[in-house]
Amino acid sequence: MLIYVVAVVILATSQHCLAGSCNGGIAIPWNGEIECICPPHKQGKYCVEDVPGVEICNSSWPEIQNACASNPCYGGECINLFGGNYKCFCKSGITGARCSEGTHCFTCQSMNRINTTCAIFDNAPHLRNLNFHSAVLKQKKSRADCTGNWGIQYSEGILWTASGCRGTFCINFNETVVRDCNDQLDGNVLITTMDDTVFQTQCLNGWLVFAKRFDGSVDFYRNWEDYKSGFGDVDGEYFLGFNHILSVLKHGSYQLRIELTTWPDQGSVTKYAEYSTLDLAGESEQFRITVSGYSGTAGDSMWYNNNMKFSTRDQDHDTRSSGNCATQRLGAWWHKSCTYAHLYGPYMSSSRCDVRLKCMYWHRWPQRIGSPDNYAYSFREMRMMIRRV
Ligand SMILES: [Ca+2]
Repeated sequence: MLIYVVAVVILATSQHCLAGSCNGGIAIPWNGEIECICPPHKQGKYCVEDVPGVEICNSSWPEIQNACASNPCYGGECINLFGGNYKCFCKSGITGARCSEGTHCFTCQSMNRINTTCAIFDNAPHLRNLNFHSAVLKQKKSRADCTGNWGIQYSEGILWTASGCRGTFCINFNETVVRDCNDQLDGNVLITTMDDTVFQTQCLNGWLVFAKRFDGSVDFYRNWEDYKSGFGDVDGEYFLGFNHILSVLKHGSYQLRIELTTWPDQGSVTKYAEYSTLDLAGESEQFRITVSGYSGTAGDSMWYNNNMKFSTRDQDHDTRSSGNCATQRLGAWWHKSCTYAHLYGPYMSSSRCDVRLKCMYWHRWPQRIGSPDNYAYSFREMRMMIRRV
């Protein structure tokens, strides 16, 4: 029997495989037909049946090709599998098919009164080519206050700490450069756009959230520069900034989704308005918005604002000759003369607008929920998001 196996192995390595005929196994011409040598986890004449309870295990199989030769596993251990495949066994705390996602922690300490720098990758050179997306101080080991008193220069592979700070620092990394949220389900991500703009934002079900309000903690009555560069915090309320939004939009065609949630007096329901195309012009055209292809449940309140430029309290680009809509309504927006949607208007602590038209309203909600009209109903939550199509 052993001799037979050895003979087959020699045959297998010396013959070219006939791909496809053995379901990943090795096909060998034999007595005018094809004999299949199945991988350890498959059986049957054409290797289509699973072998119960058997995992792929290289140690019982010849190395037809050395798939590990290219060192595909970063810091993990590579095992050759049948058929030119490999499997990575990752170090503790590292995951991913190529051990490319995880956390690398190291100690950096400044003993006396001088600042110090530490090499990030000294003990993990394989991580140099991965995408690092955040760094944290895991544990402080000295009385000196390290918090905020350290920084990282990733391109040079160093971390610096201020005098007296000793601590354990951790770097999170992965292999993928994230361009938008299309491949991300939920959570905060670091976006790196094709023009090398890097910023953090939040993803929700594959949508990139560029504006979010839910408690009024961030003031949205701001000037042009703030809307250009962004404000707030991705863990709270924020506006991502037109510069960031535009750098994402360069990646392709995007659709727009707006979600609105009522207060309990209207059942705390969430409805949405989607626009199948979104075009946002650059600053030279005052971030003019163009949308089309409405669908949804919240009503189309953007119809009136379509093709309008953005106005802020300090820049009037609306079509109203008498004054600035943004100051009259206390909110930046793509005002015409003025607007059916006002999601950057003043946040109310209840559904009732202190002053009609000066709150976070959406006029075309399918039911009348405000009194006397929907210009007097201020929503509890809103989100504005984009997704590549
Ligand atoms: Ca005006």
